[in-house]
Amino acid sequence: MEKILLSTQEISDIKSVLKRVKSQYNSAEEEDFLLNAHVIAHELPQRIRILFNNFRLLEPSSGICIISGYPIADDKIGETPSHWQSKPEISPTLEEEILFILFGSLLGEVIGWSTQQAGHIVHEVIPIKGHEYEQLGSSSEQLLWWHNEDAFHPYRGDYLGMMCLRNPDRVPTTVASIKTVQLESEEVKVLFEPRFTIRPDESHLEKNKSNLKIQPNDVDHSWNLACQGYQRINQMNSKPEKVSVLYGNPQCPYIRIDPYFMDDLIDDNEAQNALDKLIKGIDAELEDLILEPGDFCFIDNYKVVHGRKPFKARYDGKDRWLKRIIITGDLRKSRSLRSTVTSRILN
Ligand SMILES: O=C(O)CCC(=O)C(=O)O
Ligand SMILES: [Fe+2]
Repeated sequence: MEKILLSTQEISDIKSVLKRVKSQYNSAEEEDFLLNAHVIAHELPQRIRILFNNFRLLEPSSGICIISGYPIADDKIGETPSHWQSKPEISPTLEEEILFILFGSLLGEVIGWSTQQAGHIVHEVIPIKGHEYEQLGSSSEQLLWWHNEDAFHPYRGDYLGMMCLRNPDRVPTTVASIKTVQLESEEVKVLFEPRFTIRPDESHLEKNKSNLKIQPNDVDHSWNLACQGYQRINQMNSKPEKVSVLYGNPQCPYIRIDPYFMDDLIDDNEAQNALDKLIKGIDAELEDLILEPGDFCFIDNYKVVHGRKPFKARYDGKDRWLKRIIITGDLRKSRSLRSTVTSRILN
């Protein structure tokens, strides 16, 4: 795992950048901020820029990089929200969200989905009352099965970022890298073939949409486009295309998998056996990763799967609280699903 513990000097340098940037924007999702984030990120300490540059270009086998030690003032960030819908006008975590996006911008461009968390780019990962046993990031009592983020979608992110604001019960995220899984070359060959289906996960389904964020001047968040998004998702759910589970270089493959949302291959024993072996191999390699307040964790979504262990939510305003962003290395590939060149929302 690539890890940096911020020094006092680095924290102070970061804070002075944030102080200026925070005064210019009311939200970390503002179009103008997202347009400039990559340039602003070059004001961050060099050690951080080198970390992300190497993570992006050298693709270390751990597939995880963590920047830790950023001070989170527990009294300043307010209570853990009870739902992602209830966003205040100006977030008490604006500063942290800006930093999170600046870090992410060193890996690529942040994106969001019209079908997920009402088209927000910075997602809340919090336990929600009533979701305890769902297969959602907002569940708690239920094991969140390991997965690649948005595995069902051809434009899924290259990276996933998780920023920890609170984790009082030290609930583990789970992670495993494909690199450590042993497979026979015949199994690799089968897994490289389009013989598998992955349906959209629950977080994209219409039943979980809640109230959409509607901004009259922003076509991206209009009902119309969101409805188109749900139509596409419904189609991907009822008629999923066959895809390969491994891709890239067979010596060192990338992975696309979400076992909970994959169908049994009743007519294809060979593919089912190869998939079972891969799932078993990943299960055996799965490790706990306990994120602590002030940790910014970035996961290579092409190489590492992640999930979360079950836990008991408190619902007392002090629950586990992560924020999540999705980052693409190639914004242009999703242009057909984005209404304008600067839009980051995929419909
Ligand atoms: O809560 C976690 O640690 C992981 C949640 C997750 O998989 C996600 O939000 O994508
Ligand atoms: Fe996830």
